[in-house]
Amino acid sequence: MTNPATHRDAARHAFYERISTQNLTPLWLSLANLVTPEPRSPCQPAAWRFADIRAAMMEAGGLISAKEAERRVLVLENPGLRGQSKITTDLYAGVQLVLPGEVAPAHRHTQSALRFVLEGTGAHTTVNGERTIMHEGDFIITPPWAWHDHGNESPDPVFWLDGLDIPLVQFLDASFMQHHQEDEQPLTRPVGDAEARFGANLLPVDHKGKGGTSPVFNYPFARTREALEHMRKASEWDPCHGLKMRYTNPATGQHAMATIGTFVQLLPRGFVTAAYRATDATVFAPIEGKGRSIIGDDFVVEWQKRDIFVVPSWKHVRHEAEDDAVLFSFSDRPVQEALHLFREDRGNA
Ligand code: GTQ
Repeated sequence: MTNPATHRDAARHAFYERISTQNLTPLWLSLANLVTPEPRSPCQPAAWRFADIRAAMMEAGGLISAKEAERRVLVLENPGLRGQSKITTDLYAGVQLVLPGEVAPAHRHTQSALRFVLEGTGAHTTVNGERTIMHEGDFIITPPWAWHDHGNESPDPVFWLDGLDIPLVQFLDASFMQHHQEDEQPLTRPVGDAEARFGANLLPVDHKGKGGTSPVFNYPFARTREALEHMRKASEWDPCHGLKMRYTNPATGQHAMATIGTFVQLLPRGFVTAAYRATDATVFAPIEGKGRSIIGDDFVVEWQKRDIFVVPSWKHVRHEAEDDAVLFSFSDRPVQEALHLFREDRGNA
């Protein structure tokens, strides 16, 4: 006599095998992994020291030119997502190097890109016919489907952090890209045109804010830093964030980019933040000062200027600033807000 339970299991197993040939599968075996009580991500806390990335990039600089590579970038792969060019589940990050005299040739794609300048002054990127000069700490946007090429006429190498929505666009199967016929696109506007037109609390009288991407494509660090310095005098510190601002599209007040939220925060020397968690996995890039962040229960990052680290969805993070510190960060928050999925937990703070 076979045990009734064994008989039942065998019948179920045979059923699963049979329906599998029809591309059918039972939900009851996977429901608990699909619909979880809280976010459960393969994305892990992770950190990279700029000194290590820089050394590897200089080696890459001797192995391949920006022109041959098209983009000479080392991708920051989340250790829980290896082989997928992802720093979080839906965002990509890399560090790009342009050596003196090089050009990274013009192309365009439906993915949105941000550049956060880590080291070097005087390189440039051209976006839709307008060139902007890159300085350390500048946040620069390449909107979707905008022609862009990068160059470096300065005597020093330039390094920046690239943040793109590559995995999100891949998930949506919405990738298109084209190469320009010239390495460098023609310049059709003077340097500084977008900042004058859209970045001076003015808008062209008939400008329609269509949403999407900010018409300001360079948010210079000098202005950002000055704003933070002014605000600290009022000393309204958020227990979870210190003094944290978001970059905005001046025509709409919304996030500067449609798919990527971008932020900058000041943590004064000695400030310790209260534990905070949110559903938007976030990439942090300190640009001034040093300190440490504790992610989840026990992942401790000792960071300084130009290092990069990741806080996964719904993992607690606490920051401690040893010196006055400025942190740039980015996440998929605009997407989650648009879909009414964004949640945060400030503890009691
Ligand atoms: O500079 O256009 O890191 O197209 C990845 C893809 C940078 C760029 C990246 C890109 C670029």
